[in-house]
Amino acid sequence: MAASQKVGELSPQTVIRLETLQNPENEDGPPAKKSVSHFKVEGILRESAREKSIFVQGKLDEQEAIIILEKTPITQAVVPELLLSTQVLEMKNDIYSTYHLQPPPNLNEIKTTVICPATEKHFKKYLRQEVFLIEETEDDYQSITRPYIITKGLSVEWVNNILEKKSEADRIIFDDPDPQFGFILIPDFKWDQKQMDNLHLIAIVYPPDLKSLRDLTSYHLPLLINIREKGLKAIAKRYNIPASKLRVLLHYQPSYYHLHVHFILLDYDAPGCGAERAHLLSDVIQNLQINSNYYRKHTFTFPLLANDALLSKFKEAGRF
Ligand code: GTA
Repeated sequence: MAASQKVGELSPQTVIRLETLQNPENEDGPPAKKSVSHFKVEGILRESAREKSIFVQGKLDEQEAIIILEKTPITQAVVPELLLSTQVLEMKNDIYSTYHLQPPPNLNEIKTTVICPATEKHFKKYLRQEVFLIEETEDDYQSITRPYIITKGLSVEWVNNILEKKSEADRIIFDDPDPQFGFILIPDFKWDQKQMDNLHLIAIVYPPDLKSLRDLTSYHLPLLINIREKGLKAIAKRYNIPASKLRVLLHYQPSYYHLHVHFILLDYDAPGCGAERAHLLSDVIQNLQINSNYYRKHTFTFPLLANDALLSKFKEAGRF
């Protein structure tokens, strides 16, 4: 399927671009592309008028699937063309009036993310639900969290595909191939790269044994400093955005347990930037400089969704 195609069933004027589609039958090759027009809607996991997005559950060629549809931000560059669109006056009152613009397809794109085959964990992750704060001591990590993420964590096959250049190789912004201190900098799949307003990249580390912030000691300082320096430099060079406009952070808990660092535009209020989940890379570096075992010993506070299996493990252990 071409990168862009018309999908009549969803909206006659919508141009849909497939981001990523994992294909378990083709593990060595690049992800296969299937047509989203075959998607059968079964239910809505979540919708947000504020974020102008909807998370849809259904079947794609008989496989469980999730499709995320998101309206993309309007940039200054497209405003003149947008205002030439067909317009329908909705109402006029004194100095106030509202219109419906009907823009041409190129100005009416919907960013579409497909997860197929989607697992139970994906459905739980995207379903709107209550959130609770958990406190995780060093002992809790060893006895509850670590066993859970080793056996039940979300697959990081997509990460391996990036590191092995089997997927998204043409999207790599920067590659430092050092096996100990190296990383790949790549656009996050939530960012369509069409506008800078929601710039979001991730640095994925080459060392395979680092699951999260919990595993870091002062031994990893050269890796972290390398990511900060070279990552910021690469973003400044490619996008002309200085370090002072970027939020560089790690999540705890992350969704995917292969260490990665987020680079997010400061002005963009991205999900996961709150104090309960985000740890600035600069703070992480300083904490490790002061105390090599800081993150091994630290009691982390983080949010978990009501139906997250990890929350059940904390309940079973009498820790929640
Ligand atoms: N380049 O194949 C991929 C890929 N995958 C599978 C995930 N990512 C990928 N990037 C590339 N290729 O930012 C990205 C994710 C995420 C990062 C992992 O890797 O987009 P994390 O482990 O710290 O976990 O980061 P995080 O931030 O929780 O992950 P995620 O998946 O973004 O979930 C956070 C919440 O964001 C979700 O629960 C959801 O509610 C919300 N969200 C809002 N909009 C979207 C959207 N369009 N797509 C996904 N999630 C969204």
